[in-house]
Amino acid sequence: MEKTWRWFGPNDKITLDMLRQIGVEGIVTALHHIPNGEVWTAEEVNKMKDLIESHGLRWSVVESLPVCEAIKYAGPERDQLIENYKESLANLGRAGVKTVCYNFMPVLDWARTDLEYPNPDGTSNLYFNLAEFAYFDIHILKRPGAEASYDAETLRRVAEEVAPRMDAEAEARLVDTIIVKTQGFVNGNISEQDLNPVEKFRSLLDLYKGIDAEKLRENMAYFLRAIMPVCDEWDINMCVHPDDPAMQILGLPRIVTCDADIQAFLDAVPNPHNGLTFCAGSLSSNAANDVPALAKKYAGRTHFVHARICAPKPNGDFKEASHLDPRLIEVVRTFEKERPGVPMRVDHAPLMLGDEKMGYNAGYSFHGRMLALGMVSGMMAAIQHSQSDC
Ligand code: DNO
Repeated sequence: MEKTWRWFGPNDKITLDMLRQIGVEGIVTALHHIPNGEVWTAEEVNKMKDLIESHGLRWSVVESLPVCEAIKYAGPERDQLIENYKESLANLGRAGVKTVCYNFMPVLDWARTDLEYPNPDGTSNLYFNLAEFAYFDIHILKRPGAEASYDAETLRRVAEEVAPRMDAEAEARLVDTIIVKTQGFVNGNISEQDLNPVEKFRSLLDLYKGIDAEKLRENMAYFLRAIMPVCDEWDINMCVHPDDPAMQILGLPRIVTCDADIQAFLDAVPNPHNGLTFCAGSLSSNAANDVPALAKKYAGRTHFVHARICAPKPNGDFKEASHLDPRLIEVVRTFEKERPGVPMRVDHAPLMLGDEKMGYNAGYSFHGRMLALGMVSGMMAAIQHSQSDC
């Protein structure tokens, strides 16, 4: 696999020169300064490409070219937004940037309740506590009918374990984590400057009234069918990111969570340019998914790999597990053998050795990711070596 790294552009505290020193070959980035829905002009695309290349690296993957909510819920402006999307794709294709990651998750790009969950060794990780998330949904967001989305045991935990320790400060922290800190840097709907993020969030949820999974699937297929001719012309591989976590949340339809979902969107638009970002981490957040088996099944339609893995608990909580987890080794083995050149980046590594003081985007530490990249690079070398011995 090609060793890539998510870099957030010239304002990222981690520089391209630092990345060259740690074995990174390709850069994963986006034109974060362009608002969702606007065209990425050839000039802006080339500026970013030249900057990356001037540091001896290549722009391997776009993560993400955002799909606006109106495309997802089929608002009146969707056809114009799709035209803009096609223009951006063509400009990327002309510049030789041919792998484009996106997601089709309504409203929320990804969800965690704790960004610094302590590990016994002094490092910390991202964590998802289902009962805290349910508390946010029921008591802060006050979504009508929210209780019905949770089982009795989760509701018991909300009442007995979470509610008693929630005060105004803890609630504000939870809102900041779920709506702002995890979203601000990747989700163009939400900004760190929003004065009332909860209100903003409610109005985003309202956009999906009446949109169920079937409708969302139709809208995704509509979008993919419309852009495939441009992808064919420029040989661009689209790769949808699975829903994170890979389960239903906040009463929103979620359609990239499991084997059947993946098969459905691939079958809906059977074009090799319609593919998957194999985010082992997102898929493993749902204990029902056999992630190594999914990697084997979908290697041929995978255009980008996210190397991380979660440890789900029976109560629905999960934390990011070590990059040395045997399931991740199996995933790496599959892609190394079946898709040797596919871009891969490590993801959601721990905060360690001073990372916590640096203000990195949530999940995107330097030391933690560097260690994880070292681990995955070691696996890749071992796999390549044993292959050449056979
Ligand atoms: C979170 C990321 C996601 C991902 C997008 C892709 O850390 O994995 O934000 O980049 O969902 O569109």
